[in-house]
Amino acid sequence: MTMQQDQHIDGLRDRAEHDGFFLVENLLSADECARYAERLDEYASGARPAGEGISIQREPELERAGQVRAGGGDIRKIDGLFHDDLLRTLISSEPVLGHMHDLVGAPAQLFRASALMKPAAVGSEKGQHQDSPYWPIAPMSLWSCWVPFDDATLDNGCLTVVPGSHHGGALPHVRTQDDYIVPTDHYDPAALVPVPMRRGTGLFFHSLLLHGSAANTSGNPRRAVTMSYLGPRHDYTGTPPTPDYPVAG
Ligand SMILES: O=C(O)CCC(=O)C(=O)O
Repeated sequence: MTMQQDQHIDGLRDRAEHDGFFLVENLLSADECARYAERLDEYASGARPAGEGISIQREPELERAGQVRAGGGDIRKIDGLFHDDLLRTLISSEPVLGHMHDLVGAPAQLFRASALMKPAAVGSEKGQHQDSPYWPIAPMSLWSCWVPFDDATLDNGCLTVVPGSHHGGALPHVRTQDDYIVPTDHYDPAALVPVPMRRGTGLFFHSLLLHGSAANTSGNPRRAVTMSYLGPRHDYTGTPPTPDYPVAG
């Protein structure tokens, strides 16, 4: 490793500790983004059947209204991406795992890998939340890598974060009709920072970082994946039996 690379890694570590997130530009090439996005579209449109372990969620409001959009334009989320051969190469790729080993230790186990499709015009808001309060894993210090396959913009629902919020521990969450969020009396909405990103950029973030995303009001989809990892110092705290989290690499 060169001295420049060393300093770069040290800089990321400082940001991880201080802000609870950092960005890695060009984590994926434009070609890789296109190939992964195409695979997600195949599932969303039904062209590729979702095999065992993969599940697909429609936009809740459209679901309630009984509305269907052609070509998968009504799909909100695709879970279980470790069961897809192509997406598994991303989940286990060196650019992602190299950082994860630094952040959670090795071997890194995959907690979840999901696509957040945020379809054009109807992609719904994801309210401000922390991930750990959703998850039966202690300590609350998993890390995720979120990568958009389309440029993520203010119009199509880029992520918003509260830098440093991971230092404050778990905040109270409440259930809404379709979400599980932190009410605004537990954080300052003025502290929310939007994070527009070019496609293929990786946003690595701590599982106590307060984050969310606005609705997609643009005419194009904002397709992204989120991959979350636990390390050897983490334990399952849910109802037995302990799930078999795959070793990512
Ligand atoms: O993709 C989004 O809009 C939300 C992502 C998110 O909340 C997550 O990755 O934990």
